[in-house]
Amino acid sequence: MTYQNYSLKQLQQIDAAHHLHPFTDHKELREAGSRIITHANGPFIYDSEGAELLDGMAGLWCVNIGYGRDELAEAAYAQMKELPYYNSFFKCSTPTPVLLSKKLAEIAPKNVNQVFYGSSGSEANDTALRLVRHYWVIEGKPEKNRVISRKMAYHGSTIAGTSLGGMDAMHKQLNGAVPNIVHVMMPYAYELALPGESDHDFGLRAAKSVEDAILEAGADKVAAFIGEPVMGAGGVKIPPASYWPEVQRICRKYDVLLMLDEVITGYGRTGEWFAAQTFGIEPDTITTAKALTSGYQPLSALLVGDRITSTLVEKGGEFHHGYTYSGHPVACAVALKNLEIIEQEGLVDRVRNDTGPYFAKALQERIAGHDLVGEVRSIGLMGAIEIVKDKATKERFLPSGSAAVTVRDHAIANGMMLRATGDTMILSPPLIWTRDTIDMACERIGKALDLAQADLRKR
Ligand code: PXG
Repeated sequence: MTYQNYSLKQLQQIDAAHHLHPFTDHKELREAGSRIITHANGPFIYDSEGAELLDGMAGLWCVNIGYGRDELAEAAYAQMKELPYYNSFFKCSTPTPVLLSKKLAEIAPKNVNQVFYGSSGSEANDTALRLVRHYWVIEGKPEKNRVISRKMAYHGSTIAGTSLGGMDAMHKQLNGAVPNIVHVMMPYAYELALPGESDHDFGLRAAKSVEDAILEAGADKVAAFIGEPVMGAGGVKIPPASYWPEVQRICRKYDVLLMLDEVITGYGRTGEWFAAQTFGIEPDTITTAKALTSGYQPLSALLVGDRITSTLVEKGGEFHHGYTYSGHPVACAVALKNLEIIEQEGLVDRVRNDTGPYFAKALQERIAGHDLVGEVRSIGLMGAIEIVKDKATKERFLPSGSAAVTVRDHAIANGMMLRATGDTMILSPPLIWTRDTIDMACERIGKALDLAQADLRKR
């Protein structure tokens, strides 16, 4: 029986009875009923009631080539018929992860040439954490096992992902984090820059917090620093240009590995294949997932730099780590086709030279001036809108987070899907957006802001 035989109400009831959703207050969802998305095409998603929504989030930061790409379905179908599964353990391989690894080495920063596969960003970060700690053990420095991360970071939802991340609400529910992970300040100038402090100076100060944490622990105790090049789930926090080169300089100075989490920023979002290239840095690991397959299949790739792999290969022996689905042939076939499409359609260049700059200008000219908006910022096709009560003082509406939810709800009612995190609206659209799609989004967001303003000022 297909879902079309069920009414929305029935689907919602069954959903409530049997389906535990991620990051959800289950009681609240049972009362409200879930929104059921049934199909999608290009930049649009459709719910079971036929409502069309422009998807400002590319699913969940992943559908970079948009929906309804037959080529990916055909790649999966062909691979499933030929070889649906075989593992990469016990000296075996299958063709598609081999070819995908070659492709990833071509597009990654030049010091990064090897790939370890998983099925999710969280898994890839688990791998990354195990790998860097293992690296220092092989190098004869087992005490170098501390990892520095940042407050509000998101690195996934497994125990290692949550521990690496800096979300308080998640840590509170951990009841025992992975030890030896510390969190320093985030490079978020809008709230954390001092009065009169330039962006450049703020970036250096935020990087200095990494150095302070290294010195506090002792460099001989610190394995690595991990960060999202642009914090995603934490609110599209774009660091000043001075930040990443300085963090890299500090890591090199103290012989600390540099781990980038590009689960969101990878595969074109910032106008280069990887944000490492946008910011001009050469990390030792790059965690990627999501847009690697444009979300059409679950797949993650931990890209590993030469420094780590040469030690691992030459001195490591067996690394006791791997997943049933490491290098899944179908997921890798879909990833190969996805990267081919991104390349053929020139989507990365388009973000860098056309839609990215147009998106930035559109947000500045059409959204930033709104009374509810404290700041807009963007990089490539990734943007944020800060919702405030008072533009000048940056005062927020209370209770905190409620205003952005009001904006979001009006946006959805007006055909625009976007996300609210804290008091920040987030946009991360498919890279197939054109100038026209950006215009459409701005118009819908502008309307949502007007409607929200009427509600919020009444309160
Ligand atoms: N790292 C980063 C930077 C992420 O954004 C993960 C790791 C974990 O990936 P998996 O595939 O295990 O989910 C993510 C995931 C949100 C939201 O609300 C963001 C993510 C996941 C779920 C919700 O913005 N990012």
